Amino acid sequence: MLIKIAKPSDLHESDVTPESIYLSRRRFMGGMAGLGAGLALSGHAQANADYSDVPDGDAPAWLKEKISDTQWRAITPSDPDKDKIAPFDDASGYNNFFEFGTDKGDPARHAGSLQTEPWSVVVDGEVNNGGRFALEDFAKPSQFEERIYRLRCVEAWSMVIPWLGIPLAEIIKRADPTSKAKYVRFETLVDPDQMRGQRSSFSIIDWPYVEGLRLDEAMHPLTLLAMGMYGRELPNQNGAPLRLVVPWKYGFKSIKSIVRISLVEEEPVNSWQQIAADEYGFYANVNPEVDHPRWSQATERRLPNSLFSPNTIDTLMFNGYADEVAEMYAGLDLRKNY
Ligand SMILES: Nc1nc2c(c(=O)[nH]1)N[C@H]1C(S)=C(S)[C@@H](COP(=O)(O)O)O[C@H]1N2
Ligand SMILES: [Mo]
Repeated sequence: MLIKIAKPSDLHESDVTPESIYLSRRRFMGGMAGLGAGLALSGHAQANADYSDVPDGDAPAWLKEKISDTQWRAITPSDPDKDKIAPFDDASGYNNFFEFGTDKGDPARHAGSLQTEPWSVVVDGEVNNGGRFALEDFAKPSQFEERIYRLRCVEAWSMVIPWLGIPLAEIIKRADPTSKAKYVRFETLVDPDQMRGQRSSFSIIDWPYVEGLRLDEAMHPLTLLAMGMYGRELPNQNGAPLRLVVPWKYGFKSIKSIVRISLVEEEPVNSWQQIAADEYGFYANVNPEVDHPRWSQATERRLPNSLFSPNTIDTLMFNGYADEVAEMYAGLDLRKNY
């Protein structure tokens, strides 16, 4: 079957109407049938997106309401053989979230202690319209969208995850950046009482976990601020209540449990770069041609897998989103700017 890829950057608000594409978690497949002209989607992704066996969370009422009002706007690359949505148990059970430990099972085991309500986000730096915002007020003016993205970890494993959230661009526009704003810097919560990984004196990370994007990357329509996944709120281990998702970059760029978003003049130093600048760079674009100093990036293990069926697949340039994002890097030496 030939899969057409909808280019989110080609989509405009007017292409989609809430009526034609309205969907809710339980009605997802029904909702998909009403897509307007100009939008292509994979029948496969459609068949995949059934969350009926995903456990309900206990999201606050305002978030449940936003989620039930989600619009489908952009389903991105889908190869019927490879891009199956990971089972919820894998996406919420095999995680990197060093604030809760370094084992893949630690976040699921220990992130329950994170208090995600109330939550506020500081928007500051080179903006005319900054401040501290309750998450609810931060989210409310925007329409929730579902995005099914590949997540490719720098450690060479990957999953396909359906996120719910709002384009980061909307938040940045609302903040009204000054002409000096060139980058966006993000910080995760610091609270050793709630985050046991921050109590360890052996931790290699100098908290807070920090990430950054160039302003054009942050404004790109694929860049999402996620508040949910699998038709429900984010499990704590996946970065509740607010995390970044930048699908064409290695997973470490997709910072979790964000409390601060700053528009800045200088390129931020992100946490992994600070630990090992020769291994992890600022850009961290998925690139099968530029190996990590200690392993190849040409292939990846697509989860779920097993010892007997490792499910190794080729890694794609920009994680399969080259049509969308490659032009942002025209003229940039991707070998130097890894
Ligand atoms: N604050 C914070 N954000 C983080 C991390 C982390 O350790 N701390 N790990 C990153 C890495 S390495 C990956 S691969 C993704 C994993 O996201 P997931 O657990 O939702 O799949 O989160 C990223 N965001
Ligand atoms: Mo990662």
